[in-house]
Amino acid sequence: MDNELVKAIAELDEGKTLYLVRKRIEAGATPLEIVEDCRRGVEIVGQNYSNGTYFLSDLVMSEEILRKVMEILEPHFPPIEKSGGAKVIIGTIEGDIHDLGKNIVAYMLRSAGFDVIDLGVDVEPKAFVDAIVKTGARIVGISVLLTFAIGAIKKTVDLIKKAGLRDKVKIIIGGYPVNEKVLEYTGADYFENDVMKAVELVKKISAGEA
Ligand code: B12
Repeated sequence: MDNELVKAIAELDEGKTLYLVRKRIEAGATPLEIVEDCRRGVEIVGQNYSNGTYFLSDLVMSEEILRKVMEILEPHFPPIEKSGGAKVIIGTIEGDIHDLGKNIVAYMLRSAGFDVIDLGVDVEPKAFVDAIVKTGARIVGISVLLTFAIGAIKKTVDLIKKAGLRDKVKIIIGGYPVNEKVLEYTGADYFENDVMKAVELVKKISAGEA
């Protein structure tokens, strides 16, 4: 059934996608398992866009379907705990407006009790530095989906260094193009694309274990 959902999204079949999502929820699947299948489905949409089979309007369509999926899933996500945990700054890097993945990470961190300061999308490097100074947060999450926006992450890390804050914060990057090489290039501390692993990582960092 997994593949059926991946396929329905890849084919931008909204009706079938929403039907399968409801069916899987009823069958006891967790919202994150469903999100992961959706992510795999839109990855194919992205590939089809890259190879010219799909157009920008199809990317927009995939966003609309994902939003509707999220509306179905929302009541099934774990509830937001009363905050009181460590502060975590999160944002999508300058030049990039993709936010569906970032929003899921922010939500899951909140539901784990962290105090998430979401700077939104297209966040300029200086805004991350200003937020660290203003909030005293010691963990920063940066989301990136566009390859050409990776440079702005490096700029952000450099600016954090320049402000004398580098050894005070741990920087985690996440998003479609991140990998070991991107981590090395940007100078961030960690990369993670699995939401639950990201939450575990943040827990470890805030407990001084990472
Ligand atoms: C939906 C979509 C859009 C939507 C975005 C809607 C929105 N509000 O986010 C719209 C239609 C607006 C869009 C626009 C564009 N897009 Co677009 N888009 C996508 C698509 C199909 C899906 C992205 C998505 O939402 N995935 C689902 C979420 C749940 O997954 P995720 O984002 O990867 O997040 C997960 C993890 O990565 C991780 N994560 C994410 N962030 C973070 C942060 C932290 C701290 C951590 C720990 C983890 C983490 O956790 C998430 C949960 O699993 C991707 C294809 C793909 N392969 O990703 C292309 C894709 C990203 N887009 C692409 C492009 C080219 C564009 C445009 C430039 C197109 C254009 N010509 O205008 C514009 C860019 C606009 C801009 N300046 O940003 C390319 C990028 C190629 C590249 N190498 O740079 C892709 C890869 C498609 C492709 N293969 O060509 N897009």
